[in-house]
Amino acid sequence: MLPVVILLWVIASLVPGASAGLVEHDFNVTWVLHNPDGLRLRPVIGINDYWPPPAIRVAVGDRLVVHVHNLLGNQSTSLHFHGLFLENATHMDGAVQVSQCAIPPGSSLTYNFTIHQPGTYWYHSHGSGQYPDGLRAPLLVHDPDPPFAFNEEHVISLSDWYHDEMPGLLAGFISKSNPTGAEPVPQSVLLNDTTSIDIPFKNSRHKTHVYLIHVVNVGAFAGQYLWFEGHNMTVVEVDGVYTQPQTASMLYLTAGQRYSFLLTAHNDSASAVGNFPFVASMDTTMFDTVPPGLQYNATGWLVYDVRRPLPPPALLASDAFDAGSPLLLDDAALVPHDAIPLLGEPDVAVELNVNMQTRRDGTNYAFFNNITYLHPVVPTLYTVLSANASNSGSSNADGGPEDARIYGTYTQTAVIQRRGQIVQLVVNNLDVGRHPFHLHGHNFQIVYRSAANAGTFDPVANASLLPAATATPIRRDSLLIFPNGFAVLRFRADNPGVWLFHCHIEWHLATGLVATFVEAPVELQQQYAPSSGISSVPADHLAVCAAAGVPTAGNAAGNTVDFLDLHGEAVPPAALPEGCISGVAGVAVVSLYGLAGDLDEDKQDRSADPDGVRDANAEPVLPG
Ligand SMILES: *[C@@H]1O[C@H](CO)[C@@H](O)[C@H](O)[C@H]1NC(C)=O
Ligand SMILES: *[C@@H]1O[C@H](CO)[C@@H](O)[C@H](O)[C@H]1NC(C)=O
Ligand SMILES: *[C@@H]1O[C@H](CO)[C@@H](O)[C@H](O)[C@H]1NC(C)=O
Ligand SMILES: *[C@@H]1O[C@H](CO)[C@@H](O)[C@H](O)[C@H]1NC(C)=O
Ligand SMILES: *[C@@H]1O[C@H](CO)[C@@H](O)[C@H](O)[C@H]1NC(C)=O
Ligand SMILES: *[C@@H]1O[C@H](CO)[C@@H](O)[C@H](O)[C@H]1NC(C)=O
Ligand SMILES: *[C@@H]1O[C@H](CO)[C@@H](O)[C@H](O)[C@H]1NC(C)=O
Ligand SMILES: *[C@@H]1O[C@H](CO)[C@@H](O)[C@H](O)[C@H]1NC(C)=O
Ligand SMILES: *[C@@H]1O[C@H](CO)[C@@H](O)[C@H](O)[C@H]1NC(C)=O
Ligand SMILES: *[C@@H]1O[C@H](CO)[C@@H](O)[C@H](O)[C@H]1NC(C)=O
Ligand SMILES: *[C@@H]1O[C@H](CO)[C@@H](O)[C@H](O)[C@H]1NC(C)=O
Ligand SMILES: [Cu+2]
Repeated sequence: MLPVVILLWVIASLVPGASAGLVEHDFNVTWVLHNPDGLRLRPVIGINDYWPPPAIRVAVGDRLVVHVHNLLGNQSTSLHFHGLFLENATHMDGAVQVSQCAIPPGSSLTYNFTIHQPGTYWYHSHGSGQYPDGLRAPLLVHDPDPPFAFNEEHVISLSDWYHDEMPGLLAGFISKSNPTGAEPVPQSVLLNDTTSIDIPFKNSRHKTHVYLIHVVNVGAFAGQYLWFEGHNMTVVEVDGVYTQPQTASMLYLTAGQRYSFLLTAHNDSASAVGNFPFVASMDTTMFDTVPPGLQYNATGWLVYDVRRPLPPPALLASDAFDAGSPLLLDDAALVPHDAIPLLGEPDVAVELNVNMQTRRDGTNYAFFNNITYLHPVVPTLYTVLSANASNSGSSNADGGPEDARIYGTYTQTAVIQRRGQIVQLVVNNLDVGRHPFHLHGHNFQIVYRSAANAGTFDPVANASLLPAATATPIRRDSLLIFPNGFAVLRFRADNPGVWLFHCHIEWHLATGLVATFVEAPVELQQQYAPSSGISSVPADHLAVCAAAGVPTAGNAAGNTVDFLDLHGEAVPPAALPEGCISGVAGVAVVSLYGLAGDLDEDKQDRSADPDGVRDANAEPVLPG
């Protein structure tokens, strides 16, 4: 299988003007024993009895088909293609209980979509906190005509690594014995899923060799610093967006982020040059405790001459890692190569306030606007597609696909009514930790990102911050927000679908730091109508739901008759202690020039309804 795939890709990328290709993979998802850090042999989740899972390589315009066969025997799975927009194919986004059902053991599901974006992406499981057990790998989209020149390319993944399996770690994390919500600290840092790698570097006095390096943080938790001795990086891509070339000495990648950069080889003789270390270093400020002896640095080498020694890296002063360190690239200051200007005044404003709280039962959860996300009974996409649109567009859209209430009390759903609306998303991090947020289906402009401890963003009092922002803000799909700081983001709702916005720390995803965007739901219904010929939910997607016993129609509670009746939806564990959280607030969608005003009022009214916490002892359905 694999050689054919590579051949197709090579042919597609060598023949000028070749028509878009097909890249097809058969992925048996299987348990494999592996010992990536040399310290602990453990079961990991691999593909076709091999770990790490293969990097997927496609070219712009290709169709990617991945047949996933879940042979784990004891866990469900899914694949999310992080950073890909999946236009006309939101059902291929892989988020469990959002755009599909989990694939139960013994079942298969095919992902099948075309790719129009060049650059560096990755794929990973998107359910049950599973990917840190191994089901994650880079995905590279080859561009036959990139806006920079190079001679060779390499991909490197960075990752934190745990010796224990996620189900047990999650149970310990979300337990009353861990009331502060201290995240499990990884045992190791991996460089390309091992402890060290050599990258052979050529040099010649007659020709300059330029290397394009793609790097992806496929980790669960820790941000990673990356630097090379003796070579500056020239950043040319961030999360699939080409940048104006920007020199950098050190990068920081949160879980989920990617960069591509050029490294220019020295051109004196190899023996004169020697070899150069490079270091990936986990951001230990994210750890509640740093266990003695934790090896949080991994070193690799640019090897010009195999006969010469591999020198150890020089130690950097600890202030090298400070947020304002001159060594560290500020990603918000990058400029997109396409110079797309700042989007205009928003049509819709969404504000999400982040905090962490200990609940009455002693467990610690994460909240947007005082709500912790819980999976709906029906995947949100299927709620959109089964809601009655007859009344849509009127002020009386009750229970229709544009009515945010049908998506549930705990899915944190913001409905963007129409294609083309400009959304301004303000995220206030009220927590003392760093959080990397990721948006599915889009990238967003970083209109403004504050430093740590800047407080919250007040759209009126702080309005003057925005015009001061760059006229051509960088776009990316995953962004670090500093402790007690905020970010103002904008995107155009040009991709009807159901798209999550969540923290990419797997611990925080599992404890509810998740919101849902339902984008242009009426158009989405039309797109998926059998007569449209544009999109359809394939039979195998519905079959995995049947196999898993998950309904595929109805509101968030599975009610197919009255979409406003949410009895039976998943509800959180016991309410918070007195004084912590009173009324449930939820996501407030302020439609500035749009239609949604009525819905917001309804939502506020219902929020005060004590019914929302009636089944306080029901088992929560955790996302992740
Ligand atoms: C996947 O597993 C099936 C059943 O064991 C086997 O027949 C098939 O060859 C495997 N496919 C790959 C690509 O390894
Ligand atoms: C890193 O691992 C990927 C497989 O995921 C492999 O294709 C690549 O060659 C490795 N990179 C280096 C520099 O060894
Ligand atoms: C599933 O099986 C694997 C491999 O035997 C084992 O390591 C793992 O603990 C099991 N997981 C669950 C949730 O049962
Ligand atoms: C999505 O479908 C519409 C309608 O067929 C088509 O015009 C558009 O080009 C499609 N978008 C992509 C990215 O394929
Ligand atoms: C993938 O989708 C295309 C377009 O809908 C379809 O023609 C093709 O048969 C599909 N391939 C598989 C393997 O499902
Ligand atoms: C060798 O490198 C130097 C310094 O980067 C550069 O000025 C010079 O043009 C290079 N020579 C060749 C032949 O590439
Ligand atoms: C890297 O950039 C810094 C700052 O511009 C410069 O001082 C240094 O000489 C450069 N290093 C190399 C190896 O080019
Ligand atoms: C990791 O590297 C940093 C930067 O050089 C250094 O300050 C730190 O002491 C190193 N830590 C370990 C455990 O090697
Ligand atoms: C949808 O709503 C319209 C208007 O209220 C109603 O006439 C129609 O019967 C409903 N359709 C379904 C399938 O519930
Ligand atoms: C936002 O406005 C408030 C009130 O004027 C002010 O205290 C705060 O410093 C401003 N924030 C920033 C980041 O400028
Ligand atoms: C969320 O709870 C905090 C107290 O924990 C409260 O101050 C705040 O007003 C609540 N927010 C909303 C939007 O209800
Ligand atoms: Cu987080």
